[in-house]
Amino acid sequence: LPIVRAQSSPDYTPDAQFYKVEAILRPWRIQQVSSALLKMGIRGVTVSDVRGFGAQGGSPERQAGSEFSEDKFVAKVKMEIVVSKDQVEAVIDKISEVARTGEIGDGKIFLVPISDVIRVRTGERGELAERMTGGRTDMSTTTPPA
Ligand code: AKG
Repeated sequence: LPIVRAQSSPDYTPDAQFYKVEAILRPWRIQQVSSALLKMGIRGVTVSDVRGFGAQGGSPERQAGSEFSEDKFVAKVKMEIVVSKDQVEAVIDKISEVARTGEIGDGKIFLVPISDVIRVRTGERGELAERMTGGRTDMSTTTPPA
């Protein structure tokens, strides 16, 4: 399905070296989305089962006047991926392309600037901590992974 862009956001505000792409998606689309991300060299994805509702109040055919209530929550999966700035648009495009059915309930993507990344095992910070062995950086360079 084609992606319709009413507005693009090329000027990131605020500017950051890393961003978290937080996508609220249909549970049955998660496998396809994560495979597609893996194929493009993205490593490091966190998923959570969540429940929520959007503008339609959790119902694709919301009756006029019906109230938002707990029973309108719909099961979704929240997928969180932290990537460097140069990967953000590609990740957003891929998720949108694979997750989109065109029907109400496809979900949303939030972009969150990240101040720093710390790898617990080594104490590495920033670029070194964000980079994953076997990931996109290794695929695009001839330098063997450290
Ligand atoms: C919403 O509450 O805005 C929805 O999109 C409901 C439809 C759904 O998520 O299945």
